[in-house]
Amino acid sequence: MLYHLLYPLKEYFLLFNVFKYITFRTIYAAVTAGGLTFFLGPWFIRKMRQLQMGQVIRDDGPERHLEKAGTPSMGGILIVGSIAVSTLLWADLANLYIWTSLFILLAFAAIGLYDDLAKIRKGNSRGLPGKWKLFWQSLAVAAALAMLFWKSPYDPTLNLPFFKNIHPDLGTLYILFAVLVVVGSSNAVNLTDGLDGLAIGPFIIAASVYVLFSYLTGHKGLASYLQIPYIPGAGEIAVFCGAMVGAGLGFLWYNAHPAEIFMGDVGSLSLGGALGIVAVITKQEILLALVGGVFVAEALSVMLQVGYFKATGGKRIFRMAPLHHHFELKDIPEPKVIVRFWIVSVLLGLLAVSTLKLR
Ligand code: 57M
Repeated sequence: MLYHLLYPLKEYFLLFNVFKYITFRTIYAAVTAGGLTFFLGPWFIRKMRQLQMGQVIRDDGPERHLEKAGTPSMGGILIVGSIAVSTLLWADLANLYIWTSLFILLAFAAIGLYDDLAKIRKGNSRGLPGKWKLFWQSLAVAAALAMLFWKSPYDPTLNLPFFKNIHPDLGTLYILFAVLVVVGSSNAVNLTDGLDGLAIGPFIIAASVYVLFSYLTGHKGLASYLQIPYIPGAGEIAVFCGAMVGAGLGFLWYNAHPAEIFMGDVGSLSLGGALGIVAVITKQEILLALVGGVFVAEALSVMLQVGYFKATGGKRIFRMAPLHHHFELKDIPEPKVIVRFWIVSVLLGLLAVSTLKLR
């Protein structure tokens, strides 16, 4: 909005020319979203306490979690609200990619919110049944893809990190693949969100990497120099990613161990979905598996554990899945598990950035 209101004023004050630059608007989108979550955080936490929106804790998990009972949840409302307000302020609102990303963020937040409220209403950890969650998520992604590909044809080829000359062509199956990327990313972040700061840390790092990739993808000269796809208009997604980084940092202030608030499904589903749609828009879908390697590892640990458990009639690979429970049950202190997962995320993020040159 500020872009539309203030950039034309450059005719009178040259200073307003600065609103043209994606880099400038990305930084201020991050600062705005960070400021919003940071300053509204204490009020929001109080409000959630008053409304008794506290977390219901499962009694079959690691014992340490029982003392977290009653921690206010649904911090995702604050994160998503801050991202949306900041993006609306700083992005070019004539850009279709911005609206598609906001749509996925808000649609997935609505699904998560319904789930969170159902859990609180029922007083247990069973919210919206899994298959319904998947159905609504897939429907939202299908709508987003229709928005994206209504007028312009989609590119069914994939870009592989480290291999610049290999571009598998999925044909029409690409649509199914794109749905899988967004829904899979959403659920993987959700599975990771089980220790203080465990999901938001790697999320901030992944969103930062996509700030860079979306900026480069929208820049004709840099994209051709780096031999990545050039997608006109995709650079604006950097502003959205910047808002995600800022809101994530502001939330981490309160979610850092010992957490004063959890993000809830309203946060984890929407943030994961948003990362997924950004990966689809920038044509860096496979890169997401590398950038979000921690999320992938958590999701894989669940698949392996459940598969093995069923196949062997009750035997386990990990002490408990998702993976973070395994380390907790090995008596590694929670902050140590969290920080180690962050370290792995930073390294994976750097590896992802290195693919710009190593190809
Ligand atoms: C949600 N949610 C946390 C909080 C957060 C298929 C199955 C493996 C699914 C999995 C599952 O349900 N995972 C998704 C994980 C919960 O956090 C809430 O949920 C939101 C995110 N959706 O924002 O609102 C708890 O996590 C802790 N937490 C923190 N700090 C945070 O910042 O400490 C969360 C955020 C919170 C809090 O304690 O209450 C969760 O873990 O419930 N299921 C499981 O994870 C279960 N695993 C399992 O059953 N494994 C089996 C195999 C055979 C399937 C096995 O390995 O034996 C375990 N989950 C729990 N207890 N809690 C089982 C035991």
